[in-house]
Formats: sequence, structure tokens, C-alpha cells
Amino acid sequence: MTITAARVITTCPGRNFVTLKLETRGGLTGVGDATLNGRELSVASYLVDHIVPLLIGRDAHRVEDTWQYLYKGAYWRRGPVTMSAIAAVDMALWDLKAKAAGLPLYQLLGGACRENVMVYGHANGVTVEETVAEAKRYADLGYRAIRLQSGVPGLASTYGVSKTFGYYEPADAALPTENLWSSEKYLRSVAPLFEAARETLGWDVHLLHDIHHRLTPMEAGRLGKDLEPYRPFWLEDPTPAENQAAFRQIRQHTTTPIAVGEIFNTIWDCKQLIEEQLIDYIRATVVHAGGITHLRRIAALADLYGVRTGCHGATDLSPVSMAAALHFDLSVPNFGIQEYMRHTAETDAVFPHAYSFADGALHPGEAPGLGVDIDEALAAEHPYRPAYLPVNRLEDGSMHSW
Ligand code: GCO
Ligand code: MG
Repeated sequence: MTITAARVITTCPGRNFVTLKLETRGGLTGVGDATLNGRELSVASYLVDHIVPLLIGRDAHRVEDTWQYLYKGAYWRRGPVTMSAIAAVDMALWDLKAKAAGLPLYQLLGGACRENVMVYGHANGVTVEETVAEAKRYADLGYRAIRLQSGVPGLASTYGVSKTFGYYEPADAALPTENLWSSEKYLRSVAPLFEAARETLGWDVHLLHDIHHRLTPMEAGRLGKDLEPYRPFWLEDPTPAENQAAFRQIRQHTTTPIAVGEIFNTIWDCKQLIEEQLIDYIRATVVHAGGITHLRRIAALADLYGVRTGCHGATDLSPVSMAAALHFDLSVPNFGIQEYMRHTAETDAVFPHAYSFADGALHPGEAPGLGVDIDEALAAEHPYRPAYLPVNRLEDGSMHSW
């Protein structure tokens, strides 16, 4: 199964996506996602200028060897650009291998470990009332797990808040939007949100929350403790995780489960957190953490320590990543939950896919391979548009983590 051509397709059906498409001598094609939100063209260039020339003529069946070749062979290791590019190749190769076998990819990964993949949706609102009303709409759609993000009284805007039901797109401007942040105001606002949500939704639905790397370990420990009565499924990204040892402090102060990892790129970013059991869920994702091959390695390490998976699944991960994540989720023993922000109809049209939602869960479908493709003619109708994620400042003007 020799690779004869490799194309990098950058398209913006409502938001930007970078997709790698491989062609083989036998006529099979495979796709991989290479989207890095706000830095898309750097990965496109890495692929076009530095990886595509290495792929032509290679045997597409050699998935592990190609991963090792691109990782060790670059000399420069890790980082989001490199690992997203490697991930795209890895996804496309698994897609090809499964198509060649005539099987949905999860069958090659050991087969299904469960019937379907529990997902969580995003309930966002400017006020507690709006957020709880949105959460109720998700519950009515059958969701068994819902993330709650609400505006903070006294702050004009904050992470995760949108006015459109079921849709939140953070990369919202041609130059970065500036948000203002106050941990003090935020910390006062979260427990009342959870209290109101439990009153309306009861106790049979899982409730999640994302802190987006904004607190100190002590602040995070206190918030985790404040939320314990409402039994959150997890608190996500409490502090910036470059310093993995900081999570020891959080652990000493709360029993609320902790999830981390959407911006991790390799197993080395998770190693200490997993080995010291400082987290409960690892959120590394197929596109930014080196593809299916590397994500399985991370999951295998996590399994040894009772840490479950909770893959990132925001809209900046294309339907190709979502499909790859679902095959992984269905087949990995220590699956926990999968994030699911629905893509727009415009995006879904460019990426026809076999996965489907029912009863609060997704299933990757039975199509051979990943079960997703890119309509290149339609993609060409949506040219790339620069779009940045926002930045965050404290009220005195200091830069803060967004
Ligand atoms: C999440 C994430 C996203 C990120 C986005 C950045 O938990 O879904 O925090 O919303 O902000 O993926 O590109
Ligand atoms: Mg997050």
C-alpha cells in the first residue's frame, strides 16, 4: 500500500481546519486532522514543507515505524506543531489500514470494550439562570453529562460563555479579543451555579466544569472543596500544568476529581501527573498528542494508575479527530468520557461522517476506516480566514492565562 500523493487542505467552513489526505497506489485514501487553533498555517507548512516529501513512496501499513521515523527522525521533539503534524499522518495511516482490512478502525484496536461512548455537552450562559436553562435543554436531549460555564458577576466576559444554544466558538476574531479576569470574583460564582444546577437537574446527570488554567493550586483546592457537596464529575485544568508537581497541593485539599491535558502533546507532559495519581482523567487528544498510536500509549500508562480518559473534543478538533477519538474511546479499557461540542451544519457538510449521537452517547459507526472524509470541492469554497483565540488580563492590566 504505497503512498503516492499527500495533500494538505486548509478550509474554513465557519472555522479553520487543516486536513491531511493521503492517496495510495491501490486507490485507497486516508485522512488525518492537523488543526491547531489560532496557529493553523504553521502545521500546514510543517506538513507540506517537511513531512509530505518523506511520505511519498512509503508503505502506508507501517504505522508505528512511520510514527517513530517522524518523531525521532526530526531530532527536534515534541511541541504542538510537530505533534499535530505527526498525529495527522498517524490518523491517515490508521484510516488506510482499516479501509484495507474492510473494518471500522475500532476493530483493529482490539474491538469494542463498550456499547457506545458517553459524551458531555456544553451548557453556557451569561447568568446562572441561563446556564441552568441550557443544561436542562441538554438533559432533555438525552445528555447524561453536561459541562457548566457561566458569566462571572462583575466581569464583562469570561471563558466558555456564549449566547447561542449548543454552540461556543472561542477563536472569535481576526486579532485576539482581550478579556478581563478576576479569580476572586470567579471563585465566588461557581458554587452557586452548581447549587442551582443540582436543584433543577437532580443528581442523575454528571456535571463538569472547566477552569481553563486560571487558578493557583490553593485557589483550585478551595474551589474543589466548595464544590464537593454537588459531586462534580470533574474540575478541568485548575492550574497551568507545565508544573505537574503543583497538583500535589490541589490533591491535598479536595476529593473533587481533576481532569487535565487538552494542551498536552506527549506522554512526557502527563507522566508525573499519572504516576503520582495526581489526576483522575487525562484529556490528551488524538490531534495534539501525536495521533492514535501515541494516545494509546498514554492511555496504557494511565490504566496502570487508575486514571481514565476524557478526550478533548471542542469544535476546533475537526470531525476527523472526533471520528478517530471515538474509535479510540470505544476500544480503550480505561475510557471515562468524551467531550462533544457539536460542529455546525457547514462543517459537517465538508466532513461527511459515519458517527452518530443517541441517548447521550456517540458511536463511530461501522464504515471501514475512520468513517469520515473531506469533500475537497466543498472545502475549496471556504478559504482560510485568520482567527485568534482571546487573551486574558487581570483587572490591573497584567497578562493572565486565558
Ligand atoms: C474545552 C477547551 C476548549 C478550548 C479550545 C481552544 O475544554 O473544550 O477548553 O474550549 O478553549 O479548544 O482551542
Ligand atoms: Mg478545556
